Amino acid sequence: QLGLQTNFIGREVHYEESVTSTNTLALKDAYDGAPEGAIVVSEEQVSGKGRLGRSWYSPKFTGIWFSVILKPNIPPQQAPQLTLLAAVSVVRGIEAAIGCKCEIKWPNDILINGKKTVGILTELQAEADRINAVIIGIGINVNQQLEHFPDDLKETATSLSIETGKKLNRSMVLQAILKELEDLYVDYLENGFQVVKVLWENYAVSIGKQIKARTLTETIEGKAIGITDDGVLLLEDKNGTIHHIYSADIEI
Ligand code: BT5
Repeated sequence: QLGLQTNFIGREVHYEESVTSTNTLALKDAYDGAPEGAIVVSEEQVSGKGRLGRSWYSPKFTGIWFSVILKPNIPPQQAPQLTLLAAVSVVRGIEAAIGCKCEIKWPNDILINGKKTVGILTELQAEADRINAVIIGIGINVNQQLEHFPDDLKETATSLSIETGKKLNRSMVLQAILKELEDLYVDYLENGFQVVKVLWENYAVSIGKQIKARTLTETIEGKAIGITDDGVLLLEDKNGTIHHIYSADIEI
């Protein structure tokens, strides 16, 4: 049971023991008329999705695997702003719930002590130039211990429990995140992206640093100097040319 402090986000909960992916289910729920703020939560995902066809490891009972259905009246090209808004909400929620400091790596990773703890995957349901729903999928490693991770993640991933040395209450963490998400989202709809942008840049580990951005077609090296109002990463190379990075993996 969620002791919620929110007005609409998480008021309708679709809970499952096991699903392919909460994002896939949320896309269907949105199509079937689920209200804004409805969430899909599952104890396990058997084919959790990352970006670009990658997978997200989501074992039973150890993490928080969930998707939020939003229905903002914004043009589709502004949807990346909601990924950044979600990342800020998660950082603040985790900090409020357990006092743990996180950093954001553009566009969607949340790290603790340099290791990935949270991934975010935003998917759109849009027709022509109108958004029907934005699905924000969030995966948080909570109670896994290092030995639970597959070998290929042992060096790069961590969980809230590993970092705090405690077993944590998942619903308390989820509630704190939903509260931050609702507050920021309401403010965003009323006042626009600026508040999120400033908060995001403060939590971002890459801003001001030399990084490598691997896009599908090339690798660009340079200094991350900020994000645009659409959530696009700005990278200045050694010649002073500024590149707009829409989608890439970042190496710091
Ligand atoms: C992401 O993709 O980080 C987005 C992950 C989104 C997961 C949530 S869970 C709820 C909702 N439903 C879904 O089906 N998805 C969303 P990307 O940046 O592409 O990173 C994927 C990469 O992270 C993988 O290729 C692995 O290297 C690594 N990875 C996979 N599982 C991980 C885990 N549990 N913890 C840390 N790293 C992981």
